[in-house]
Amino acid sequence: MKPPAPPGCWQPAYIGVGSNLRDPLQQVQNAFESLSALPEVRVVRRSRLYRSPPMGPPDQPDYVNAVAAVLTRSPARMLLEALKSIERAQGREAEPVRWGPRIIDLDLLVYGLHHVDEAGLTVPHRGIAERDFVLRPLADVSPLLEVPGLGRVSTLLARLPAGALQVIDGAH
Ligand code: A4P
Ligand code: MG
Repeated sequence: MKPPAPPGCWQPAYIGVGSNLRDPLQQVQNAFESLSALPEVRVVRRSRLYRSPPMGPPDQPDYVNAVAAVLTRSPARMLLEALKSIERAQGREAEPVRWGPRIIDLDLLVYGLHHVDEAGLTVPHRGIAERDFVLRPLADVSPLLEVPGLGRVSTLLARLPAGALQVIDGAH
């Protein structure tokens, strides 16, 4: 594991955004706005927005998924806490079932070159390599990104079978 970045050092990071309740498109856009308002975060790029069939229990609505590329000078743990407070502000409550429907989910996908494996924080986020709803938007913002320990985003994406993702809005 790499030592934590020195305080105040700007790191590139990638944040996965997902929603399938209460106007998911709007929820994702609200989350992007809230990320932009964080003092220790600069949003550099937003992916296109995608509609994706649920991973997990099938009796739930399709998701809207996207990724934000940011620069941040928050340590990873503090960034995670900021993501959770955005989730709470948008009304997210604990889901009764694993991978059940949610108003908003913000995942810290990648934080610089760091590997973190602590209670409550794993970076890179688990499952990146198997999820088209993560890799496709990640490829919009940074196709050449090397996900620590996993490889290049474009290579990981090329390994996945064609899925049912649909683009619903352009990148910014
Ligand atoms: N946690 C650990 N590492 C991280 C990290 N890097 N980023 C901990 C964010 N959280 C991290 O997360 C559960 C715990 O993971 C937290 O306490 C946090 O400290 P959560 O957001 O409360 O719950 P979750 O999202 O349901 O957990 P889980 O199992 O991580 O689910 P995923 O992997 O986020 O998947 N289908 C589609 N199509 N699109 C989706 O976006 N998302 C999920 C949830 C299921 N099906 C989906 C989608
Ligand atoms: Mg999550």
